[in-house]
Amino acid sequence: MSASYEVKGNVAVITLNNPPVNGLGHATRSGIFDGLKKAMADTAVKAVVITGAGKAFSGGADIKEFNSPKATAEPTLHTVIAALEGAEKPVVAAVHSVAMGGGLELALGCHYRVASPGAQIALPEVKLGILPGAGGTQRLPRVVGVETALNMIVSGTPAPSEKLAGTRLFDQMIEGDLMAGALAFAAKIADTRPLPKVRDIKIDYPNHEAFFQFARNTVGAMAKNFPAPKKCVDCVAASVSMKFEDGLKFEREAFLALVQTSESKALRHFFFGERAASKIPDVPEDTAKRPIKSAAIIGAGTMGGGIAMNFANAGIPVIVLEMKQEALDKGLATIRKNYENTMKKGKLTQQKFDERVNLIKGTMSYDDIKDADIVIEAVFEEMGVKETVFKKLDEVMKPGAILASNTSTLDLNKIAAFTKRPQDVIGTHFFSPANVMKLLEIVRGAKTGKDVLATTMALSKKIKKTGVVSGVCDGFIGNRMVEQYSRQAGFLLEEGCLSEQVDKAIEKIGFAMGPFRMGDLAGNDIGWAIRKRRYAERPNMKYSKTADLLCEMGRYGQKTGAGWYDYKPGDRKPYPSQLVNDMIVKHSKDIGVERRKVSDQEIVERLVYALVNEAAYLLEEGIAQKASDVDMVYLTGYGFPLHRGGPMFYADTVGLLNVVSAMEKYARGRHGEFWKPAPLLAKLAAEGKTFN
Ligand code: T1G
Repeated sequence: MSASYEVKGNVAVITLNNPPVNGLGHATRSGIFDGLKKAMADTAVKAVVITGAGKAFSGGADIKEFNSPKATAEPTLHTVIAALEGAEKPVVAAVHSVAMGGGLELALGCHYRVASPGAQIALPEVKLGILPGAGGTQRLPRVVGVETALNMIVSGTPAPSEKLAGTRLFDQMIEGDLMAGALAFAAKIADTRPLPKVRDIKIDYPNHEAFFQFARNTVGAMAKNFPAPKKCVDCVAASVSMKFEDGLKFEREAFLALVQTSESKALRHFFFGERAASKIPDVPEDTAKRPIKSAAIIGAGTMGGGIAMNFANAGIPVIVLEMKQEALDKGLATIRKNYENTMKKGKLTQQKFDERVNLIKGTMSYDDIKDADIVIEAVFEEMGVKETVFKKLDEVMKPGAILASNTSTLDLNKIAAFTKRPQDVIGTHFFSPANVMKLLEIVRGAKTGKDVLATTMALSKKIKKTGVVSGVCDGFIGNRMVEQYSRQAGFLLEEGCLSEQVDKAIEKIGFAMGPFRMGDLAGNDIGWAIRKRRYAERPNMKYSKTADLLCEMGRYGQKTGAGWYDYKPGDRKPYPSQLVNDMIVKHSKDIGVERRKVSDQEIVERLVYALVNEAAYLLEEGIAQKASDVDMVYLTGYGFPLHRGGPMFYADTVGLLNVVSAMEKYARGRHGEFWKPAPLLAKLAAEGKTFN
């Protein structure tokens, strides 16, 4: 049973025990319910304390049970909470560490609540595309007030228990031994009657219609792709305008509607996918990790500076090495400027600013970095430069230091071979801006040690990145897929689209930015350099020449004031360019392609299925470990819309058979050879299966 029962004196103690976070799965709910029945039947018991073992009071309902019969099997969470609230003996919740979602709702059903300071208190359901479904939207406003409750429920952000100490949520804060404090509290109130119930607290909130209308407008603007936040507002509004039971019913209906939505399924996929990405099949969780107490970065450019900030933000001292004083000074000044801008926005205190700036030092001497636990090179993307750097690192770095490369496409095994310690070499591919983008592709070389892999994965969590392991291939996971995405974008231009139509079509399904706006932002010359390499390496890989023609016109993007779009000085807004559109139309004529009307659906299918098909090859080749890893790469590094769950989740939602039949249609068009479904995709489709 995932809840234990014991009697201490004349107080029954029910302890949730369902590691790791005391999720309120069916077995745990049954344990609580049975324990309560025992306590009520035992005449020696005068009060009940309920608490959680381990590192949480409770992290809420067991999300893994959702959309399964267990989720609605009695005793449901509603039934358990009603039993707690209806008990004829006082029930005290002893809250510590984490009380979230259904865990907090359970505590709200108790007559009293005591808590340790520092506990994370939250109703984070909105982050899963749902809302508190066991009375949280009706009870929380009654104990912390409407506005605080609304903010907590719509944001899902945890508040520390001590911040809510002055409210009716907690009857007492307990320093030190929580259980001893809770038992003493229970003894004190054992005979107090009537038993206080949160549901009986009246809410008086004059002029609430105007307040909630304002809240709906604000939330609606923020969360246009997600239905849950607005429903949260409606439910909190119901706590004010409806009788308690009616409000509970309203909330239940809203919850049941949301839990079935594709947006919620996508968010739950993201929740588990992020965590699954940190598990490496052949690297046990208890693999010994090397301590990372200091870092060094080679290169103080945009990437090197951004990478250094990640370490400083995590409290790890970091030394940035440059070859020229001017470049070093410029790099350190840029880092300082970035922190100043964050502070100006009120997102960084002066104290944190000082701490972080002081954790970043500069040097031009390799001797100063030799004792760092990890060194990450972020120098020019050319194998000769990498060779020079890694030979030097191999010479100077202490034994056991991790030697990492930020390369975005080069062969990590070749880089490792420049050293005598290939087992210490790994790829840490950050995404620009490195201090902002969450994705970190952790590139595993053929000889990378398992402890180095485990250490780097743990480090990715420490610096708040989503670490995803990739094998070694040109472009790893993300860039190899985006190359096919870009190829299709170019072909679409030749066949009848203009850049604005392509961008708008893919942005309509939620992409942050279409391929051409993205090119103008990142710099069209980056893709140009890669294609030039491709033309030599893979002469039979066809590309549209439009992107090359654009670069030959010097139109690299925002950095040159013109790219696929025109830009006005100081204005990042893209304006369609007649010059570029004429170039595209002329090019179609030059290559003898008759332009045609292309539907938005075709644009979206060709761009997204290009990602999916290439990913299927990556999975077959073992470059990517699992489909959810590919989704994490695209959700955290390439602006794929979160409410669509990532390319593989999106393909599953569309249905792989439908994906394959669309591809068969495109296989009959230009450059159709690409559209031959990867064997894994064809197999899964034929078997009616999914990637995830
Ligand atoms: N259900 C199932 N598994 C969960 C879980 C949950 N609620 N919370 C965490 N896990 C797993 C997680 O997948 C991971 O598994 C392990 O626990 C450790 O998690 C009716 C319906 C609690 C702050 O949204 O925010 O209640 O990878 O790595 O960093 O209104 O987990 O080890 O196999 O995150 O210490 C609402 C979600 C549910 C809280 C702990 N509750 N969890 O953080 O550990 S819906 C939530 C978290 C609900 C009611 C509704 C965090 C944490 P594995 P972890 P952590």
